[in-house]
Amino acid sequence: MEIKKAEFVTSAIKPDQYPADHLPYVALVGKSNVGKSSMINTITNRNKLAKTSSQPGKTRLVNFYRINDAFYLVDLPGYGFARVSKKEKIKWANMIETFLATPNLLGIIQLVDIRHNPTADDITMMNWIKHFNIPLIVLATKADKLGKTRIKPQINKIRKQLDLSQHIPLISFSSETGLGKEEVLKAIDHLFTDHLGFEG
Ligand SMILES: Nc1nc2c(ncn2[C@@H]2O[C@H](COP(=O)(O)OP(=O)(O)O)[C@@H](O)[C@H]2O)c(=O)[nH]1
Ligand SMILES: [Mg+2]
Repeated sequence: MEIKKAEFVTSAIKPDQYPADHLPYVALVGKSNVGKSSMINTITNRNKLAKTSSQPGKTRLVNFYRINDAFYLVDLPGYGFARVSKKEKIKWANMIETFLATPNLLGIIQLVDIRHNPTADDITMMNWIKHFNIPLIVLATKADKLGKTRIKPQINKIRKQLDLSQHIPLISFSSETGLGKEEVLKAIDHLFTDHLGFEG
């Protein structure tokens, strides 16, 4: 796939605020600060399409970016930052659960940090995705921060720790260098071809 057009459409809290055109969703999940917004900018070749921050954000909004007038990349609020009240956590969980149940969700891209073992939150999130039977792509990001020889062993370790079966793509990625970009675009293509009956 080549991304020719990418535009921010809306931020939503509730499903009735989601875009009304019923295009499929490919959603991004991952802990806060792992690089979700950066990844959107990288694969769309747009520096400032999605707002990035070195401060773990508290954004509780679902951001919709329409790609090639064909589908939405959906930037979901991150998990795993400290100093969040129980009430906030419940709100987040309800919102994600509602989102995971939307019928036009074509697949999920989960981002983990290639330098670290997946967190308990990463594993909980993944089990949720598996439970809902949603096609999954995993990106091990910030690969530019690892020496080249350490990438492959770390990828193997992450695959084991997440207990990922071989058919689930696990792609080393970097928003800094563009590593893995073509592979991600191909994996998104596969979400569509694997679901030819998909009608939104
Ligand atoms: N070195 C490096 N830094 C990254 C990468 N991706 C994101 N970052 C940085 O990590 C911070 C958080 O990124 P952001 O995209 O806002 O994370 P989000 O909270 O998951 O949306 C920012 O300072 C980014 O510049 C990457 O691939 N490599
Ligand atoms: Mg973000």
